[in-house]
Amino acid sequence: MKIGIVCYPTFGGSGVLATELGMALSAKGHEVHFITYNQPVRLHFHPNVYYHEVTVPTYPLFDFPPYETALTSTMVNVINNNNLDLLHVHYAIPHASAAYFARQILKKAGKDIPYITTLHGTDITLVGKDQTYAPVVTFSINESDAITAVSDNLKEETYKYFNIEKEIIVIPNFVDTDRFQHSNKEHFKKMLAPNGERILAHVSNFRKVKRAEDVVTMFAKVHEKIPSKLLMIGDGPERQNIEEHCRTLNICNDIRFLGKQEQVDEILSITDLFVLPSQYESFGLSALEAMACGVPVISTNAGGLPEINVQGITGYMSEVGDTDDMAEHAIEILGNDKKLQTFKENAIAHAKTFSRQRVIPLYEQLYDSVLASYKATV
Ligand code: GMT
Repeated sequence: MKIGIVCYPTFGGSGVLATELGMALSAKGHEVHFITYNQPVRLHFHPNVYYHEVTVPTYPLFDFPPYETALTSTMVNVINNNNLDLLHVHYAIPHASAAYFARQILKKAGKDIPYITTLHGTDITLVGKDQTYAPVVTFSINESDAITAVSDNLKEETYKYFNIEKEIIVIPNFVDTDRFQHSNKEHFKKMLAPNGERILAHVSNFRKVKRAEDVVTMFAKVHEKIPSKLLMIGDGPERQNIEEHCRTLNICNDIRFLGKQEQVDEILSITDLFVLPSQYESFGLSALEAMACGVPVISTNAGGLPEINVQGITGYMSEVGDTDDMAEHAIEILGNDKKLQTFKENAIAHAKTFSRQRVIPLYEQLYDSVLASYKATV
């Protein structure tokens, strides 16, 4: 099959998932064409993978260069030049409406191609439902030949906020367990925790919805009882405030801000506990990747997190903002070697239920059924 994938090429979960999906499909023999404004961060060379950059020419008249127009035109050109079978767009805004428009342009020229939209989270729960975007988002989701959501919770949220007339199919996010697994990085651990301190980690884009300041607050409480270090991975708008919070709590010496990291699996391999105190998380791919590396998770119970973090088994969940509860659970896990080991093993076992091998066939089946019904109707 020849598949076009449209996504954000950044460290965000939707782009990461789309890139991992494209690479997994290419390894199974499909020809995959990424259409993005930058090379996706996790994209590696593979003979079946093609990358088409969307460039947006500037012009003095444009206060806002028309990215969606450039994206649509690139989609049309890539589909025509490479004879693609279908388009799979990740994150509704503006990818679903661009896909709809591209499909209409191609139809006029006698070529019909279906598009599938995968909803990831903030495209629905935060940005998409804003009235500035909602009519276009609703329309272009409804026009999709298939709609998928990454969790049951996101499916429910989508039906709650948008007038969706079609079935939303849940295909959960997956993790590449060949890459995301525990590897021995003791030398690295010794550098960051020379006295055998426990290591806690948080990975995010430091947006408000992540509540990364709660990581620092709960860490300060854990740190009082257990010798420990905190690794903050990623970057984003809240980072300065969070660093300031570390200074206020006088705990900077035991917190390292590592910035955006490509080799996150290596860092997770030296981590004892992953902390994700988000206000909302449609799924929490970063937590799943941590679990696959044998790291238990302290998270909130928001959104789709209960679908991946099993209370008292792979970690614990607390109410949003309840840093006392988070710290209590963290101390319980980190304060007992045997318990920590059990949680680590449970995390690995549960992450395997979201393995690439289990989830990719669900997308392939969907592609087959969309193409079959599309051919039957055109
Ligand atoms: O979490 C983010 O800020 C990034 C965002 C994205 O769209 O790139 O992530 C969303 O999609 C991920 C992949 O499906 C999910 O694992 C995240 O939970 C989801 N984020 C939110 O819902 C806040």
